[in-house]
Formats: sequence, structure tokens, C-alpha cells
Amino acid sequence: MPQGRPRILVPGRMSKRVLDRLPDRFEPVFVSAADPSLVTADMASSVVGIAAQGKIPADFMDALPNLEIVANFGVGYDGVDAAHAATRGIVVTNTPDVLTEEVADTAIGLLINTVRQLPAAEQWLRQGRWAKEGSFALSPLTLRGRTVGLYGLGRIGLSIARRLESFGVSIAYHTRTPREGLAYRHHPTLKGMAEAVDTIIVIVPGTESTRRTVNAEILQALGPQGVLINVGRGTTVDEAALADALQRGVIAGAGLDVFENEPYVPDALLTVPNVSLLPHVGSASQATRNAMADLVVDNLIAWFERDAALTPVDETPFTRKTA
Ligand code: NAP
Ligand code: 8YV
Repeated sequence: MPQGRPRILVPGRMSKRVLDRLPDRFEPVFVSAADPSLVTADMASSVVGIAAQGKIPADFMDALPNLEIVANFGVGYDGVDAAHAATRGIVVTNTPDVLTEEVADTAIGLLINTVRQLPAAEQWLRQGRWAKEGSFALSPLTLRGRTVGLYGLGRIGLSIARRLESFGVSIAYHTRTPREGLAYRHHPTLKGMAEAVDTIIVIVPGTESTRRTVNAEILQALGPQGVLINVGRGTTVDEAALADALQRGVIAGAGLDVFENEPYVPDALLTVPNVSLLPHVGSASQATRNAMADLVVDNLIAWFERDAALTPVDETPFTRKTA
């Protein structure tokens, strides 16, 4: 490793708390984006780590021959080419657990907003329409009597399910591997689950295996009382098919916190009435973002001072090789 404090490259935006803490133990260096053409010869020879809050493609890693670790701000690391990192022996870390309960809270809030149209009801009041025109319209949908299918039952999915138990709804899930010891019905296929439930909450990672799996066929199977909530990744849903399904009443409503091309939201989704939209705020409380920031920095410290990251992702279960 180059001499002196480890140099950590920060490409583009990064949580202020990460930026505040890095100089205590590291020498941070900055580029405006994860673009290999921005890497200077000095950076190439000295950078050993990346603190990431966005895409880290293979060619950016390859511009850094001494790179040992990519510490990702977020539990989802779909922006980091972890498969490529694995081939180079670079460890990738993420921020599991510390955000689980916050994201589950957001999922429940978005579900209720969508089904009971609470954001629209608040606008009705704020626009003075309650006083002028009378009560806000009754919500066509209710949570009462619903069967909720979780697409994904990992850390966050299970936390959402536990909350849903207290709502008195039926709970089912689809994952590739059933979880032991749970009373929820497992569906081996997403289509089978969509046929059996009237509400789907998407909380799977954004991978090739989940890409656009919530498509026209799945929405058709969900049916005219159907509600789709997505707090996982935008890439999991075919957004054009969803907008079309909402427009034509193939399903009844949708609540979305994540989009395929953030921060841009397709016009077709902005203009349908039966959708509740959030700007990717699943984990976005100060307290939870602080905990995520601390885990990013603590992973870097653990790697360089104790030779093992705290939360490496499955693809890169490495410990540090020291000379
Ligand atoms: P996790 O513990 O790894 O759980 C992932 C779940 O997805 C597992 O149940 C897994 O089960 C299932 N899964 C993965 N691939 C699948 C596939 N092809 N088909 C069916 N099920 C599949 O992850 P987590 O901590 O709960 O986080 C989940 C995701 O939430 C993150 O990756 C991130 O994208 C998203 N997230 C969003 C926000 C937000 O702000 N909106 C915040 C945090 C996280 P099997 O492996 O058995 O299939
Ligand atoms: C973050 C998330 O907002 O952890 C994740 O996977 O989607 C969110 O908690 C995001 O990663 C920060 O950019």
C-alpha cells in the first residue's frame, strides 16, 4: 500500500457525515463523477479505497490499480459492479440492518397513502376545498380484507411483514428460497403470488434476476383491485407497463419510492391519478442516514486497521492481504 494515511476517493455526491469523518483517519480525494478520465496519475498510484454513493463501474475501478475496497452508502449496491470487484479481489461493503426499520416504516406509510389517498386528502384541505366544496371523496380502496404479497422477504421484507401482522391483513411472499419457521405462505413464482394476492410490496434488490420482472403479465394477474408498492429498486418494475395498467384500470393503484432513472420520473407516471410518488426517501431520516454514514466509514476503518470489513457483500467475502 502507498505510504501515509490511506487515500479514499469520493466520486460525486456523498453524505456530509461521511465527508466530516473521513479526514480523522484517511486522506480523502475528490472527483466529480466515477469517470476514469477524471482519475489523475497521482490518484491512480495512491488511491486504495472508494466511498461510493452512486455508480461505480468496472472501468473506474480499473483506473485505480491499488484499489482494495469500495464502501457503498446504501444496503442496495446495484450501482457497484461487485462481480468485477470480486475478480480483482476488491472488497465491496454495504449498509445492511441500520436502515431496516426506517425503510419498513416508509413502506407502510406509502401503502396507506396509496390505498387511502391521504396526500390527495391533505391537498384538498390545503387548497381550501373542504370549506368550499365539502368532504374529500371516500377512498375507493381500503386495507381491510387485503392479502399482501411481499416480493422479497429479507431483512426489510420481514420487517414490513411484522408490521403488517398488526394490521390484520393476510401475508404471503415470493422469494427463490422459502424462509423456515414463518406462518406466511411462500409462492415459488411471482406470477403465482400475483394471482393469489391483491397487493404486492416490492422489496427485492435491483439485479439482473429481478429486472423488469413486475411486467404487464404480473400486473394483469394482480387484477383490478390490485395495488403495487415499490420500495426496492425502480429497475424491478416495467414502468411503461405500470403506467399503462394504471391508466386502463388493469390494477387500482401504485405507490412508488424508487424509479428506473432517478431522479427523473416518467411523465406517464406523474399524470396518472391513482399513484402516490415519493423521491426515494425510504431511509431518509437524519438518524438513519447518520447510522449508514457511520457504517461506511467504520467499514473503511475496519478494513485498513483490522484487515476485515464489517459488512462485505456476498460476492466479495475477502479479508485483507497484508505484506
Ligand atoms: P436482503 O436482506 O438481501 O433481502 C433480499 C430479499 O430479496 C431476499 O428475501 C431474497 O430472497 C429476495 N430476492 C432476491 N432476488 C430475488 C429474486 N430474483 N426473486 C425473488 N426474490 C429475490 O435485502 P434487504 O436489506 O431487505 O434490502 C432489499 C433491497 O431494498 C435493497 O437491495 C435495496 O435495493 C432496497 N432498499 C431500498 C431503500 C429505499 O430507500 N427505498 C432503502 C433500503 C433498501 P432469495 O435470495 O431467497 O430469493
Ligand atoms: C439510500 C437505499 O437512499 O440503502 C439503499 O439501498 O436505497 C437507500 O437507503 C441510498 O442508497 C443512498 O443513496
